[in-house]
Amino acid sequence: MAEQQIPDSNQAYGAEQIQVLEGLEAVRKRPGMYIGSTGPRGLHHLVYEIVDNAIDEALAGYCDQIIVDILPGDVIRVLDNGRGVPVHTHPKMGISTLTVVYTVLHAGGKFGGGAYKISGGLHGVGASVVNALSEWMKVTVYTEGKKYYQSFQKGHPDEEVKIIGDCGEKHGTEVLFKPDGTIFEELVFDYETLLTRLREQAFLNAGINILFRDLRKGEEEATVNELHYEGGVRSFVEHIHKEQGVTLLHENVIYLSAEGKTSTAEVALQYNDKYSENILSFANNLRTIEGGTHEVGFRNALTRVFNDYGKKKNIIKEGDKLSGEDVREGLTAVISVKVQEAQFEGQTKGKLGNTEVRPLVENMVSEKLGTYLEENPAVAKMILEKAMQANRAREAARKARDLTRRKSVLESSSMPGKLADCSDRNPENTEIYIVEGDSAGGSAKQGRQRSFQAILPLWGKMLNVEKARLDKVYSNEKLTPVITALGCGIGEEFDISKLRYGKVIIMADADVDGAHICTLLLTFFYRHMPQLIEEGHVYIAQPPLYKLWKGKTVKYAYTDAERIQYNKDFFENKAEIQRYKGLGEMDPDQLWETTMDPATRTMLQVHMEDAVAADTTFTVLMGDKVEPRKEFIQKNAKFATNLDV
Ligand code: 28F
Repeated sequence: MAEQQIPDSNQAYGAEQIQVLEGLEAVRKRPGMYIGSTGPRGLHHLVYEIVDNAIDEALAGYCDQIIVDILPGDVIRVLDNGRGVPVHTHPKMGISTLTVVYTVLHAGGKFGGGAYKISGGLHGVGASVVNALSEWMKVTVYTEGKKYYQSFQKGHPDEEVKIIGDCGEKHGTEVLFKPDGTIFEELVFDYETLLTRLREQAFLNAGINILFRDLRKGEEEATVNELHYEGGVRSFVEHIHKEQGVTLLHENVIYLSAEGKTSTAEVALQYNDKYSENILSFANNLRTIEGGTHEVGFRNALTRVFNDYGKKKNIIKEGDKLSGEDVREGLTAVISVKVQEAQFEGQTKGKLGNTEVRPLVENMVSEKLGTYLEENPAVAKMILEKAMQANRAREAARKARDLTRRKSVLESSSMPGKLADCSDRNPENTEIYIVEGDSAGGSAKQGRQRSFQAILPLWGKMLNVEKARLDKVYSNEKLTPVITALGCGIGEEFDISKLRYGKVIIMADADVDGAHICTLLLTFFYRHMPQLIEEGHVYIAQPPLYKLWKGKTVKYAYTDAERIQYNKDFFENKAEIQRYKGLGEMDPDQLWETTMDPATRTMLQVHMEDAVAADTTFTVLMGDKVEPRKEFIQKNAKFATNLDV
C-alpha cells in the first residue's frame, strides 16, 4: 500500500486556511452559540461531541468498543476501534482530512455523505468546536499499520500530521483534550453526569460497548462502568423501573420496531402502579424534550389501540372512551427514531419536525401493539383495568373541580380566605410566598411589601400527590387554595399564561418538617404543574439558621460555615448566638430583612437538570416503596447539607 500522502507544511495560506482561522476565532469569541453555555453543561457537551463521533462510527458498523476516560487534570480521553479518521490529503482543502475534521467547522463526519448523516451531537457542530475550546488536543489515528498523530492548541495545529510508529492490526481513533480554562468557568467533570448520558447512548445503540473510567485518583481507586445493553431501549425501560423500585403491571417490556425508507423507529413500553407517566423520546440519539412527530404518532396510536381493543373485547362499555391521559397513567416508554435529515424545531431545538416520522410510528404502534394485545390478553386486561380506574378518577376529579369552582363563585372572593394578596396585578412584578405555619404566615404578612408580595399561609402536612390520583388533589383542602391562588389550573387544564405571580416562593422552617413540606409542594408542582418548574418560576426561600450579635453588631448566618466565619471576622472573642428553630421566631422586620427583601435575600431557584432523574427522584422519595428510598438516600446523602438530624 503506497505511503499516505502527507501534504508539505509550507504551502501559502490559501482561502481555506483563512476560513479555518476565522471559524476557530468565531467559536472562541461566542462559545455559547456552539455549545449552549460555558458552564458545567457546556463543559460536558464537549465530551458528548467527541463520543458522538465514535458512536457514528459504530452506527456505520465499523466500531464496537469505545473507551471514555477522565484523566488527572480533568483531561478527557476517548478511544474507539473504528476505521480511524482518514489521514490522506483532502481533495478540496489540500491538507490532511484529519486536520480538516478537527479545524474546519461542520467538517466532521456529520456533514459527510453516507452513514455519517445519522448522528447525534450538538446538531453536528463536530469535533472542531471541541478543539477550538480546548487548551490542547492530541489526536492519534491507527490505520493501515501506522500510527498518525497531530496535536493542537486552542484549535491551531502545532504541526502537520506525522507518522509516529507502527500499530500492526490495530485500528481506530484516539482523542485527548483539556478544556480551555480561559473559556470555561468550571473545569471539573462530574462522573455521574457523564455516566447518565453515556448509559443513555448505550441504551439507544443496542450492542455498543462503552467502557467509562474515572482515573483522576489513579488506577487503584478508579471508578469503572462497562455500559453494554444488547436489549437497547428495552434495557432502558428496565433500568428506569429498577431504579424506581416500582411494582410492574406486566413482567415483560413491550418492544415495537419499524423501518422506513429514510428512517427507523423503536418503542419500548411497560406499565407500573404509579399515577404519573414517563415518556422519553429521542431522535438520532438526542433527547427531544419538546416531543415532536414521533411522540404525536405514538400517543395517537396508543390511545386508539387500547380503545379499539377494549371495545372489541367488551371491556369498555359502548359510549365510554379512554383519554390519552388515562391510557398513559403508569406508563414508562422510550421512543427512539433515527432519521437521515433530522429537523429539530422549538425554542431549544428539542422538538422533532420530520413529518414522515409520524405515520411511521403511528402505523407501527397500531399494528404491532394491537397484535401484542391480541396475543397477550392477560396483559391487555391489566393495563385496560388501570386505564379505566384512571378514567373514573378523572371523572370524579372533574366533579370535585367543578364543585370547588361553584363554591368559590358562591363565596365573595374567588381567592382563598387565607391569601393576603398583593396590589400589583402584573405577574412580571409579583411573587407569592407559600408559608408553612400560621405564625410565620402572620410575620410574613406584616413584614412583606404588599405592592408586589402575596402571602398564602399553609398549615400542617398536605397530600402526597405521588400516591394520589387527580380526584384526591381537587378534594384536598390544603392544595386547592394553592391551585386557586396561582390561578393557572393543573394537569390538562394548566395554562401558564394565567399564572398570577412571576415567582412562587416556598418558605418553610429550616428543619425536617419544613423540608418535608417543601418536598410535598415540589412533588405537587412537578406532577401537576411541571411547566412551573421548567420555566423557572419556583423558588425556595433561605431563612437564616443563626443570629449573631454583640452590642450593636448583628449578623445573620445561613450556614454553619458562615456562622464560624462571621464569629472570626466580626466578633473577635464571642458573640451571642441564637439558632433559629423556625420562621415564627423572627419578628416581621427581621423576616423581611433576612429572607424577603429582594435586595438582600438569597433564594434557591428550582430547575430540572434532567427530567429522567427528576421522575425517579420523586418516585423513589415520595413513592410507597421503602427499600429504593433507603438506597436513594444513602447514595445521595453526600449531597445533603444542613441536615437537621
Ligand atoms: C475518539 C472519537 O471521532 N471516530 C471517528 C471516523 C471514521 C471516519 C471518519 C471519523 C470526513 C468527512 C468522512 C474512516 N474511513 N472517535 C472518532 N471515526 N470520521 S470520526 O470520516 C470522516 C470523514 O466525511 C471514516 C472511511 N470513512 C469514514
